[in-house]
Amino acid sequence: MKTVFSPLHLGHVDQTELVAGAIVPGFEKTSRAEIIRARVEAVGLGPILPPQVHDIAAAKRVHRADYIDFLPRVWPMWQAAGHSGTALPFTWPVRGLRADVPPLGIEALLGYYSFDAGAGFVAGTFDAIKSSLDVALTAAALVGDGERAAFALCRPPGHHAGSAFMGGYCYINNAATAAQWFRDHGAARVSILDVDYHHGNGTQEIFYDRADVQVLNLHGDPLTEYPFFLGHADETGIGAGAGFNINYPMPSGTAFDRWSLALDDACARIDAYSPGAIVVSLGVDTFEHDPISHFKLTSADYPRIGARIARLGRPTLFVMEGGYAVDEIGINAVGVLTGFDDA
Ligand code: FKS
Ligand code: ZN
Repeated sequence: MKTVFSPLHLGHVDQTELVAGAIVPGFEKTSRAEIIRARVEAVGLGPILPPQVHDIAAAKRVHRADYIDFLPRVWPMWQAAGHSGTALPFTWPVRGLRADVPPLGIEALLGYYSFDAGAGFVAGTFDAIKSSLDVALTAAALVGDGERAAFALCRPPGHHAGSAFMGGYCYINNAATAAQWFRDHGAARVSILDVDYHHGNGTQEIFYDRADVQVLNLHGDPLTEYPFFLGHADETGIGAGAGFNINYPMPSGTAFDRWSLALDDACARIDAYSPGAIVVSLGVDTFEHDPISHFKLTSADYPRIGARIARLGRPTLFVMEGGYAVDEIGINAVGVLTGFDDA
């Protein structure tokens, strides 16, 4: 399987986040992607290709144009306001406030376009966001050109980013943009299978009223797990999209025996939907030793995930999302891919 990777992710570095009332170094760090890339090389998964630069207009197929246009302006505006460090919001337009009038200043705009304080900007963040999008679209095009599968080694991740908001380490929804790319290049239907520990709230929001993109999410129960405010089992889609959003919330402590039953059910739903392409939002924060998550998958389980997805027998794009047990992130993420290739 071919991998697409860009070193421009390295510019998104030393950003901070808010955890338990303290500003701390971000869990979403550069070493994550570097270790996965090294593992791809070590096991000889296949060639590692640089991305082709795409028009950012592709992202506007799933995101609001004003949101995408805001992203390159964040760091210059933050600097012009006399700030340094990490650009982060502190006020959000929740219930009872106006979410329909964009404010003027950078602090307020960050809140307007965010759902949490988990998507900070430093000087190189926008170039990393754009490179991550380019990685996803380049890998999608490989699959579109006939590869059985491809691996988009995206960083930063994307599945929490919605049509007009960032959050949870995510800015542009790489998986959603790639799914739309498949739709725009001949696939009548696309399935997005999100196996990251955290519910892909952004992906769900983007496609919630659509029947042409089926979204399936396996994740920690939002009653106790981030992102808390979406991902319940009764969220099944709306309007034309009714029945095409499928959530599998699972409790803390879930191990592969139970998790794989949800995966089997999701795969049966994908089979019935008969998509022209599958986009896998690949997070490995389901790992038993992940520092911020609470499932109990082992390294031996990841190849079995890949093998199960391979049995679907459809063109498949893997898009990297989360995973914070950095020492094992390469073994686990690439384990899914070798499991797919070997099936
Ligand atoms: C630590 C709290 C951390 C934020 C979790 C974000 C998860 C991001 C992710 C992605 F795939 F997007 F990277 N809260 N105590 O893993 O879903
Ligand atoms: Zn996650």
